[in-house]
Amino acid sequence: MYDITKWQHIFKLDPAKEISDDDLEAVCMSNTDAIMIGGTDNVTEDNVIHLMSRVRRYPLPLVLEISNVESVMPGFDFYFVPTVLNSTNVTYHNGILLEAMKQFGHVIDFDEVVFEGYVVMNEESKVATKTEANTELSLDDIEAYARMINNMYKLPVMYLEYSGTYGDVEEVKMASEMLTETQLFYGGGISSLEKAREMAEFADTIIVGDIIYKDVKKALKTVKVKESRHK
Ligand code: 1GP
Repeated sequence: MYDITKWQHIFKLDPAKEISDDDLEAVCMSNTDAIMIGGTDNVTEDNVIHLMSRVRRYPLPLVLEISNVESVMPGFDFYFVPTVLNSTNVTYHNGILLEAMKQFGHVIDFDEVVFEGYVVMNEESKVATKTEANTELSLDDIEAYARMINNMYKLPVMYLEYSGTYGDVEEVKMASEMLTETQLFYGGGISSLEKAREMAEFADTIIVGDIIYKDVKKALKTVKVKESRHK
């Protein structure tokens, strides 16, 4: 079985966006550790199943990061479930989860489920707007969230989500210093190997999304981060 704790690099594909067969093949055969399917808007059963069946031709782990109950389906290796800890709306803490448990709790294989403690950092991002996240966070706040996730909620993953913008290394460093058990995911604005390396210095796993759709060649270069890790 796959060991998520060893994953250093993940490509995140948005089911609402178009990707050519050639680009998809390049991404899937790039030596990335996994493909994650997930997005904020317009994630539907139709576009998720379509993308899943295309990615399934390739021999690497496939994750669905759940954004709504309607687009959840069998056939993935893992289901990553975000809980947005700096959301001001309980819906995004455990409200959607409650509905999901009521509908599907009896059929869920919890060995396939990974609970992600999200901290949304980019005020301008769709995810920040949708989840009504309080993104005005100091380093002390990040330290506290990291402790909360690692020592109290004891979640397997903390996801520092800068979606669409490149983050602040000091913030990522702060989170990483607090985490002794929890795996740190970093996502946002990685568009070069240099940026990938800079964040991988502190994050266990980096997530690369948007650049796949803007410049796939640049996206592919970020996978080389796996060869140059210090940790
Ligand atoms: C988005 O964290 C991921 O959920 C990746 O961010 O799209 O900015 O690469 P980018």
